[in-house]
Amino acid sequence: MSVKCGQRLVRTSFSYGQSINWFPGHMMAGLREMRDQMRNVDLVVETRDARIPLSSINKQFEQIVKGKHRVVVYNKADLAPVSIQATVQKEMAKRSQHALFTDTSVDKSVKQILELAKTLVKDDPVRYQQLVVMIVGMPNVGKSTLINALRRIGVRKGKAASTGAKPGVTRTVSGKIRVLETPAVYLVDTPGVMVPHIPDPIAAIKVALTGGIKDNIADESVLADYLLFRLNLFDGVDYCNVLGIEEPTDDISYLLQMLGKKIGALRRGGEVDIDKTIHFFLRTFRQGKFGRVCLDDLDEGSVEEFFQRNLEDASPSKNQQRKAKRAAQRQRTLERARSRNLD
Ligand SMILES: Nc1nc2c(ncn2[C@@H]2O[C@H](COP(=O)(O)OP(=O)(O)OP(=O)(O)O)[C@@H](O)[C@H]2O)c(=O)[nH]1
Ligand SMILES: [Mg+2]
Repeated sequence: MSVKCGQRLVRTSFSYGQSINWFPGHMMAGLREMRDQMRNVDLVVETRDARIPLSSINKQFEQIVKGKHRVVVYNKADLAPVSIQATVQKEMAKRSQHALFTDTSVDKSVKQILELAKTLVKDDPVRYQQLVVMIVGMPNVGKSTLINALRRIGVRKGKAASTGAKPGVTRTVSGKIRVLETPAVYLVDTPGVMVPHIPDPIAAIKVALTGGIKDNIADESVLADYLLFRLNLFDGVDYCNVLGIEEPTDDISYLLQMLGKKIGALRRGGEVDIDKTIHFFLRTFRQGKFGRVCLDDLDEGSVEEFFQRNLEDASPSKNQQRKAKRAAQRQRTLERARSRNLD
């Protein structure tokens, strides 16, 4: 189906039925270690991506954080519209979750976490001689960068956690990292953990688009097509101007041809290098060059439906566990085959 948008016809729906799964061994091990260490943790910072406030929820954490103080931090707030913040906070409050928005490059936003830690200690100084905070979340949402920012602000010290633009940088649970002297507050970094089996393929595309799934696990031409589909529907996003192309289109092959020529991504003989062009297109989005966007629908009905469908029962059923195990096995076989091909 398509609608007229100015002079153009654009798609109003996008269908994709294939599941995208990425659950390498270090995630399972990390999850186990987080569970083991939880008894020493006073506060859990559950970090999500502000561009996908729903799709970046991992229900596996529900089990782990039970009975702990928890704050939900929507990081990369600089990449999402400011207008979603009140809506998300209201929807999370309905579910008894306190939500903050952060941009790790803005001290004021990161300080909110330190303030929260200080309040916990102030309210119960006998119980909290020191505060241990564990940061958990999906891969690449900015957990380690957030720890470094807290440390920079709290104790004026340099980087203590490794960070990187690709998912899967942190692979084990860290030791305690000091981020405040008085009161003594320590942060524990953890590996990003994916949902073993994302039931909704479109949600998986969103996670991959925002950098949560290792490249080459998802079909990048599908990611590019979905991105174009969304860019055409966003009000006020002038992707032609950003990409330096002449006219909008809803045809990904046509866009890649135009873009490839524009950026000079050409093979010998002058043919457009499609892979290179796709990488450029995805990178442009991930760097926020198309402006602030939110890929999840946040009207009350959609949020309600999401929670009912995905989070009613936090513990995975036997069937889901079997599915996750099979998906992980398939993925491992695929990765082994891929690396053999690369050798
Ligand atoms: N735009 C923007 N980028 C951010 C922000 N915070 C972190 N990043 C970037 O996001 C990428 C991932 O950061 P990491 O801190 O390594 O993410 P992580 O959650 O620790 O990732 P894993 O260890 O793989 O789970 C890096 O390129 C950071 O520079 C933010 O607030 N805004
Ligand atoms: Mg990390």
